[in-house]
Amino acid sequence: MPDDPIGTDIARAMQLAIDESRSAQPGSSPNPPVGAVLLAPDGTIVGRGHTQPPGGPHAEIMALREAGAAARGSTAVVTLEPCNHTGRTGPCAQALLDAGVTAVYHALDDPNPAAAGGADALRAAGVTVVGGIEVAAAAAGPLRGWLHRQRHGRPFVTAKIATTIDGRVAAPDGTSQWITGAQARRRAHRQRARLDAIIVGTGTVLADNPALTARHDNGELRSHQPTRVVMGMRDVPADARVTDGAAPLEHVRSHDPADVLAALDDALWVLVEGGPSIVGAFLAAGLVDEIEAYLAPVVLGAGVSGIDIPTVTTLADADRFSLTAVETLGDDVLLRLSR
Ligand code: AOF
Ligand code: ZN
Repeated sequence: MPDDPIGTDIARAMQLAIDESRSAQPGSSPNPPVGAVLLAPDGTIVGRGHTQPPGGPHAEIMALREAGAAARGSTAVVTLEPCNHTGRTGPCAQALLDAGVTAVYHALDDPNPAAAGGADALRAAGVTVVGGIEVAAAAAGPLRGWLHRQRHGRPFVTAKIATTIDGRVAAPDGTSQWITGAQARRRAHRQRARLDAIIVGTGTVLADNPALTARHDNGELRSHQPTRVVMGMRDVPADARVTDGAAPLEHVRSHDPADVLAALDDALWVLVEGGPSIVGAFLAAGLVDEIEAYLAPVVLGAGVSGIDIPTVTTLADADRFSLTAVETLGDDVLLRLSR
């Protein structure tokens, strides 16, 4: 709205708050990765902050610390309604009030009944409070997994497959590296550093011996590693790369995707990486929220298909998703599909 400089400033500041919150993911888990920005009356940014690991300060407190005395008379722009409870930390609503913040704009209301009520408390104390700012962007951003867990009691689940144009992940002799190119792999490693957990079957560990770590191009480990979760009844060999200690390892002796998700009670966002029967089991159980399908310009013509659901017999059994985005990664394309 060009004729509404305040509204435009607030919307822009909310985008900055969402960007800021990316640094909290996934370190804040199981708490929401929140971002906060403090604006001086002239619109300049005097503080930014994001949620610290559990037990550490919330986003607003980090922004207030950065602003110091400049917090007085400032406007707070936060991706989630400031909390009103003393949990592991004190109430952010009170901290904003004590610091002299005069207006609070937030995106989402806090759906956690234990922490909600900050907006009302601030209003009662005379602070201008407006919710619902850039709600769609905030809900689709780093808060997505936490909001999903609040509503559904389990993490947001992304299933990833990387296939040839005939939908295959391995040739008949089992060779599978590499189907997609360097850019697709780089994106996958960046994504791993944002995940709480990455799930594979014992079959994948035995056949491919993957490391499942998040690495930079030069092979160095990224600063965050997702928990490596191996599901299935067979033992994980003592010399498997997933046992190297570079990231936590959890072996869930079950074939039931629900058991695996129940074991990950702190996770907000998990990736199911294979193989075909594991991805198929999550799909058949209705436990996939999003598919990321990398498609390489490669024809195999024979071999293992990326997803296996043995119970499907007719087209009416097909699981239909809707296309949310298409990304080009070198010669590969990435289809992002949601429920
Ligand atoms: C905020 N700002 O940055 C976050 C909030 O255990 P605690 O005390 O850390 O509280 C966690 C709850 O607080 C969490 O479930 C959610 O409702 C809210 N998170 N609130 O004002 C933040 N991370
Ligand atoms: Zn708080």
